Amino acid sequence: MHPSSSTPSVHADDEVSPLKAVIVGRAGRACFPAAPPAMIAATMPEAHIHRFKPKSPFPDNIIEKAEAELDCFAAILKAEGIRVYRPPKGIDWLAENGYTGAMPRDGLISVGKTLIEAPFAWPCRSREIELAYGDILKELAAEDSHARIVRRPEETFANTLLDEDESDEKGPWVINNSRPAFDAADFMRFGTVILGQYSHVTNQAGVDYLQKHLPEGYRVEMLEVNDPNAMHIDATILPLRKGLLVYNPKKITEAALRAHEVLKNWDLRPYPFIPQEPTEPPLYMTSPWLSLNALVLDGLRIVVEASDDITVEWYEQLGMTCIRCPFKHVNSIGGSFHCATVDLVRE
Ligand code: ABU
Repeated sequence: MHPSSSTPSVHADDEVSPLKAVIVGRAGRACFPAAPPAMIAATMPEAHIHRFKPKSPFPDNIIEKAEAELDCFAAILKAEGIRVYRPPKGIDWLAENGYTGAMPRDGLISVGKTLIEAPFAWPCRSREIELAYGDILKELAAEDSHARIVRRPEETFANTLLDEDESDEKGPWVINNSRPAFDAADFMRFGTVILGQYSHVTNQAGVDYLQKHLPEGYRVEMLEVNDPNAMHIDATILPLRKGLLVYNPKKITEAALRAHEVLKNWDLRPYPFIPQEPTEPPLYMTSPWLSLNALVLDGLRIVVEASDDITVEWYEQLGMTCIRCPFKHVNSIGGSFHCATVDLVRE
């Protein structure tokens, strides 16, 4: 089914308006990404750091189950009347020395009618968008002449980013500012304001690059986040609907959020539980705060991990209807529902 010529292929201004079109990732032959050791040490769970070597695939049974969970998630979204785009099956990330196609949120951000490809900091991710999403990006451009697709420039592939400065002046991040770098998952949309964080994968040049490619009238504002391991904002804040946002009180304060005019009058709720680390399957690449990495369908409904009873109960107390979907094996390879999607059109 193709949208009519009057239907946009890209048009999203926030995280909560009714979702009409979305990309859902596929794992493919997913591997532990072989980023430089200093980067892995700064961002990945200590217990699993030794696994992040070149040519180190995730266990087959985890990939198989993650793929089935992603298919189930896509089917749920389709049944809700949402148009779902998927990358090709079976991409061999082992042969590509890459990671996976399961986490498109890291590499793409839609702002208004513009879809921007992130200049990834990690060299092992440099072909991820081209290989998994290149055809979808062409399809989106062909479907809607108003869609503006901003591909990342070739020269950013060079790995000039590791900060080997030994002086006391060294900043908090593993990367320097020698070329633009950001992961799109370090940003969230709140109308014409995009809130973001600096991290081990997002530098000032990356923020400037993003700002330069935003549609006119949109601007980036940076949050003050307390997270020495920062990489992605989407387990730190979660807007549930306009005016209501959940946050991780271990990483950000209410005052830091309220300092931004766009959130000044919002109801800001700290997530009230300490998430437990699952034993099986292991969380190889994330903290256990993935309950905040949910996908809001329309400010009333939200997709949540099927077994996460405590979060379901709390989100329902906050007025949401939760749609449960099994996702533990996707969690294991690096993220949850927000990570595994790119919302293309929100009404
Ligand atoms: N991209 C998901 C980030 C999860 C975490 O904070 O560990």
